[in-house]
Amino acid sequence: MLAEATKFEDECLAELSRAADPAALEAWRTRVLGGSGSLKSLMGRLRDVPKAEKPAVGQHLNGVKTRLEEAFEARRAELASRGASGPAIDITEPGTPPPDGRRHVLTRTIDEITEVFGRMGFTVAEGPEVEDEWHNFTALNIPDGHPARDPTDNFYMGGEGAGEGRRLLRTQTSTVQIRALEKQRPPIKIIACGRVYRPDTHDATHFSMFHQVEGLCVDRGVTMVDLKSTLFHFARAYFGEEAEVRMRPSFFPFTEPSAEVDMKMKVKGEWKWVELGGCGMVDPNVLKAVGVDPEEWTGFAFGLGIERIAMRRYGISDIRWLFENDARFLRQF
Ligand code: 2U9
Repeated sequence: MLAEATKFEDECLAELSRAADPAALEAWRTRVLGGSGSLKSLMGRLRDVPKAEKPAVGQHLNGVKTRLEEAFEARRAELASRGASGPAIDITEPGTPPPDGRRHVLTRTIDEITEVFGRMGFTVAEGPEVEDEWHNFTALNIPDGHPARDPTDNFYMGGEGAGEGRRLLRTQTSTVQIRALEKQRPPIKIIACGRVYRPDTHDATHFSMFHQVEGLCVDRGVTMVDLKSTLFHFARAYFGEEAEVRMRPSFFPFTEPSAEVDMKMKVKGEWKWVELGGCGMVDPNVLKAVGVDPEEWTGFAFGLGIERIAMRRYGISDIRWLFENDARFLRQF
């Protein structure tokens, strides 16, 4: 019985040293020291020991009980001193790597489009999103009193503004093209991408902020043929070898002639005509506004809606999903 008691004590102490957290420690205490624990049942067997050996065995079993209780207290204090609510944390272990990020589907679309026009010799121009009336309207042949200037159609800032008029959030990236023409004499071949703002009511196809890519090419002898072939090669490079370009007569104050631009692109596996924007030959008044002689220089310009392209290309049916920052939506692209 003495040997059995010693073996029992050694096994319990070994298990105790493996109890790495309060839950495991409490389970050990219940299993060994509890009212119906293993120590209790061992001590209950004292009744079977011969009378003459009872005092020695009883004393030994009491010693085992005392040592197990002391060892339990010591282990509990040790875990408490570690402040460990659970297993000790090895702070030298490498952290869990953050999930890989990715570009927003619109950013990727802009980058892809920019890359295609870059291969055709267009350089990227940038400009401010807060503009003045001169760059956003006057220089683009949109005279005072034109309905496009209506406060219900624009985000005007407070105050009267200086010579260039009131300040507002730009309604198109053409302002960037104007600024480039002010800085650089023709020939010029640039694209401007970025946010534009219009106080539209939000619905599945309208949002008060959206993205445009606009192109401008001003040189000697530029014609509509150059415009159509530029858009054609963009469509082929971006939408694939069966892409087509179609122009429908239209009107914009800053181009003459003007046209709506449709491109044949694959939508859900089928090639379909999709209206993507507008284009035309830069109106002579616009060239004059920036001091370029329209008798010497001609140019073409186009504007494409980025959300329109991305939504058609990826089958996104609600423009608002692009701006709600829901990772479950964005990580699909
Ligand atoms: C200069 C002169 C002319 C840019 C152009 C369009 C036609 C056009 C829309 C397409 C979809 C805006 O995002 S959209 O709603 N744009 O239809 N834009 S021609 O014409 C210019 C630009 C700069 C100096």
